[in-house]
Parts: sequence; C-alpha cells; structure tokens
Amino acid sequence: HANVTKQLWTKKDFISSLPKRTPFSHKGSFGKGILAAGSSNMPGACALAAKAALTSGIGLLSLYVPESIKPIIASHVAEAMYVSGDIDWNMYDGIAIGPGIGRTASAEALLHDVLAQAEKPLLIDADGLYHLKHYLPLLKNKPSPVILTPHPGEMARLTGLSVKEVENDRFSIASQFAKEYQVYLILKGKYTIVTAPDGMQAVNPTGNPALAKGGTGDVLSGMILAFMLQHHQLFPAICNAVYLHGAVSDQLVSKGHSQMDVTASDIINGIPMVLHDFE
Ligand code: NPW
Ligand code: AMP
Ligand code: MG
Repeated sequence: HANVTKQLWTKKDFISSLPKRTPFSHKGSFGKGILAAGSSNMPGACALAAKAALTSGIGLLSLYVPESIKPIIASHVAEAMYVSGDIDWNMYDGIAIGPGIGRTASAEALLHDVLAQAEKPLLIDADGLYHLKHYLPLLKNKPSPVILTPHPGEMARLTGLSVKEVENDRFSIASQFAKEYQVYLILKGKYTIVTAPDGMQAVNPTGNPALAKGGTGDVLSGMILAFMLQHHQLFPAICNAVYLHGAVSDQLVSKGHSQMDVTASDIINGIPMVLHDFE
C-alpha cells in the first residue's frame, strides 16, 4: 500500500524477503564488502563486526584497519583480507565504517574521505557517526545510499537534541532526519526503528536487554553490511539484519542463556541456529 508508512517487521517479512542461494552461485554473487573499523584501543570492535559479517553470508570481506592491529585482528578473523593506504573505496559493492575507529584527527579524515568518495552503499556507525556531525551537508545529494545506525546517544549528538528528547519522539525525529538528509536511519534500542529516505518506517519487535552490552552494536553493523550486499533491496536488507540480531538474543535467552551472561560474541555464534530455523 503506497500510503502505509509504518509497519511492524515480522518473522514472515524476514522469511519472505531473505534471498535464496542458487546452486550455481559463487562468492562474487554475495558481494565484496569493505569494513573500516578498529584502533589500537578498540581492536575488538573490528573483530566483532568482521566476524558478524562473515557469519551473515558476505561473499568477500576486506578490512581497513590500522597497521598496528592487523596481526591481532588477523589472528581472530582468518577469512578476511586486509587493505591499507590510499584505496579506491568504490572497488567494493558496499562499505561500512566506524566501529572502534576512535575520535582522532586521522579517524575523522578517514570518515571524511570515505563519505566524499563513496559511490556504493555506505554504512556509518559508532565513531563514524561521531565524526559525521561535522560533515552532515555531504549527505545531501549523494547519488548512492547512506545508512546510519545511531543509538539514542549518537542520535542526540547528530541532532543537537537531548537523549530524552530523542527517546520521547523516536518516530518523528527519525523520520525528519532521514528525509532531510536522504539517508536510511536505524534508530536503535528497544523497538529499533528503520526509516527509509522517503520516510517509510519499520519497527523491529525482536531483542531484549541481553543486548545492552558493549560490542552488540558493532555486531549489528557487520550483519547489516553482509545483508545489504545480498538482498536486492536495501530496506528489507536492513530490517532483516536488525530482526535477526534481536532474534538471536531472544533465542539465546530462551535456550540456555540468561540476559546477564549473553555477550556480543554469543550473538555472532547464535546466528547459525536462528538462520537454520528460518531458512
Ligand atoms: P550514558 O553514559 O550511558 O548515560 P558514545 P559508545 C549515551 C566502540 N566500542 N545506548 C551514553 O550515556 C564503538 O564501536 C568498542 C547507548 C553515552 O554518553 C565506538 O567506536 C568495543 N548510549 C566507541 O566504542 C565495545 C546511550 O551515549 C553515549 C544511550 C564508542 O561507542 C564497545 C555513548 O555513546 C563499543 O561498541 C543508549 N540507549 N542513551 C570494543 N570491544 O572494541 C544515551 N547514551 O559516546 O558514542 O560511545 O557507544 O560506547
Ligand atoms: P550499541 O549501543 O551501538 O552497542 O548497540 C546496542 C545494540 O543492542 C542495538 O542494536 C540496540 O538496539 C540493542 N539493544 C540495547 N539494549 C536493548 C534492549 N533493552 N532491548 C532490545 N535491544 C537492545
Ligand atoms: Mg555502537
């Protein structure tokens, strides 16, 4: 329905829009992604996002990480390749930047360069959103889609509102921002809201306070990167990643875990069991 602008994203939506793998597909069929993440104090954010992408079906993943942490990341993530220096970001089918990149001048320059150059779907999260507040005008008139994944604290920083103001009016603040800057906006938290640049919104019903821990947002970024490369359309790709992320936390809590003990790594390791049930 053209005039329906808000919907609940259900298990049925997930199952019906999840792409099927044809027997003759190859790794190139599922997208080549690049992830710029991590720094000397936050290598884990990169490892988590990378592993989440690899566990969510990405065809090929390259990591752009500071030289100093390459060995430690590589020892955790064997499937990824590594790139550095001046690269052509548009060689990839999709780009994600932000988890754990830090708030240094060089991280800010990286965010600026990627944003200015990207002509492929670009996901910006975490410290990428921190730097983005200086470059918001670059979002307007971008020919390729941009996806932002703020939690309420990051949304407050991007808009200049308080966290309370954001939380009291989540739907309309998300929709105004998505329309003004022509981005896909994922406003995280209980009942994460996915908003398209045209203002269409989906609410996610999955997830629980087991996710209220460091690293779970980094995992979500990797999952979105992987899904945006495999789906034909961006909106269901994002909704499905958000749905799956929450569904894994729900499944873990109902089968052998508690909200207290679940870690971000458990979310990655729980993806297979939920995908197996849903596929
Ligand atoms: P407070 O203090 O909770 O009241 P920031 P960040 C506020 C990396 N990580 N949800 C909050 O208020 C990330 O990738 C690395 C969340 C606080 O003032 C980033 O690059 C890890 N916050 C970097 O750390 C694991 C809320 O917002 C501020 C909120 C910084 O990311 C951890 C926090 O936001 C982490 O993922 C809400 N509902 N409401 C690793 N293993 O390497 C209000 N706030 O300052 O952007 O910090 O999210 O921790
Ligand atoms: P971040 O703050 O970037 O690490 O992201 C945290 C992730 O956990 C987001 O996907 C949130 O939607 C999710 N999350 C945090 N707290 C809850 C909660 N109480 N219920 C459902 N999801 C949550
Ligand atoms: Mg985060």
